[in-house]
Amino acid sequence: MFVTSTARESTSAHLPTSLVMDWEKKMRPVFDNIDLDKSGTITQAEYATFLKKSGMQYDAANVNADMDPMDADKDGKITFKEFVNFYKADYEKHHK
Ligand SMILES: [Ca+2]
Repeated sequence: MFVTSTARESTSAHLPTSLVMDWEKKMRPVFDNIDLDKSGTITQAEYATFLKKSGMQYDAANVNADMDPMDADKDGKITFKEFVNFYKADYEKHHK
């Protein structure tokens, strides 16, 4: 399969480029599904709506507990980069 060589962020430098690209490709539709206004960030309100739509229990405490580990710079919003990095780190933690 043809893979375009693109300069990746330094935080991903230890991973093969193909894997990094797969993560972004895999997580993009998930992220877009939560990012209702397509602003490029997930807010607490959007995350709460996502949990509700998914039929999951949600309240302010749940939303905060879920979002806090993802929110690397603690600005209260999840960017796509934070989102991907969180799931990638979580996956690596469980597949060592
Ligand atoms: Ca953030």
